[in-house]
Amino acid sequence: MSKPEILLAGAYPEWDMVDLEANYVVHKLYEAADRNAFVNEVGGSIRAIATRGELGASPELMKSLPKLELVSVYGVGTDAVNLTHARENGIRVTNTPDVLSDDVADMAIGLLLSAARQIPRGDAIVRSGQWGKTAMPLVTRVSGKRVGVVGMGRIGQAIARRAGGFDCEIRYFSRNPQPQVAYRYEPDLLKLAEWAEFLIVIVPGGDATKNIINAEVLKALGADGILVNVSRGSTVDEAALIEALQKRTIKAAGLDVFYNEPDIDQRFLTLDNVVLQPHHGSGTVETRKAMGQLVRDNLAAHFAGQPLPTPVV
Ligand code: 8YV
Repeated sequence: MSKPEILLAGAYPEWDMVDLEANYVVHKLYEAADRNAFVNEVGGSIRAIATRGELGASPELMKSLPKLELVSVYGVGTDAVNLTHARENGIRVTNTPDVLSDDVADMAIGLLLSAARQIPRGDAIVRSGQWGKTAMPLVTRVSGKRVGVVGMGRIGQAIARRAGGFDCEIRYFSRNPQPQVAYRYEPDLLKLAEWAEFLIVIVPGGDATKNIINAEVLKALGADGILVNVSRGSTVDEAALIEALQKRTIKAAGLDVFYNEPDIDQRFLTLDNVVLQPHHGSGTVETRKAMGQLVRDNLAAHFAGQPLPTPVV
């Protein structure tokens, strides 16, 4: 039997490629100099897209693949996949939930600690030989503080558990209260920001959450407040955030995600009160292996006519 043909929207680790290339004819969209020409050439035989959270699959791409049956996302976020188009056209969509929750939560806490304790600044002082010459400023304690978690899904819960380990008080905002968690629900995001000393954002991206962290929310967080974003760049009004950081109307931020990755707003690079990461919340060997396995399991189940392990649509 001939191998099904799949389109790879972005690079996968080598360990996934070995398996993918053994089982499928893999067309690498990200290596094409002219992507439209490439899709015109191979699109007619593509039955699945393997993509990544931040890359997704646009309606234009899906429309140009007449035999498309499945979009398998290497990531939990499906905001970059047009789910309406998928539903209307009988295209299945899968993601990689659960396996990455702990790592993304670890990154959120890491960014909070880095921003509050100014770990990168301390590192720079030691490396540059300035220890003993330049005073390391006194920084902000994390333990025991008030943490507002924006989004109480699986990753939000993992973040809250960790913050609880630092004896922090936790309240959360989300679309609906989550009866399975003991933390206090705050239906008003502005009130949560006013109350919180640290605000950690982990809502899904997409139209419903676009810029929910706006100038007003940042003002409510206040001059001693720290913002951490491990969700999507789209959830934070970046212009408002940069202004708040420049004018120090919030104290600091820790960011793993941005509007325009990887070509982020260059003003971030000039600020000493923000810690930046290259969208690497799930980027551990352990988790990426589990994510790759799930992508491959979903593809294999689909082509074997079996139920999909982690369907979204
Ligand atoms: C990944 C993500 O960094 O899970 C998501 O939605 O964005 C991340 O886990 C990404 O999908 C890997 O490219």
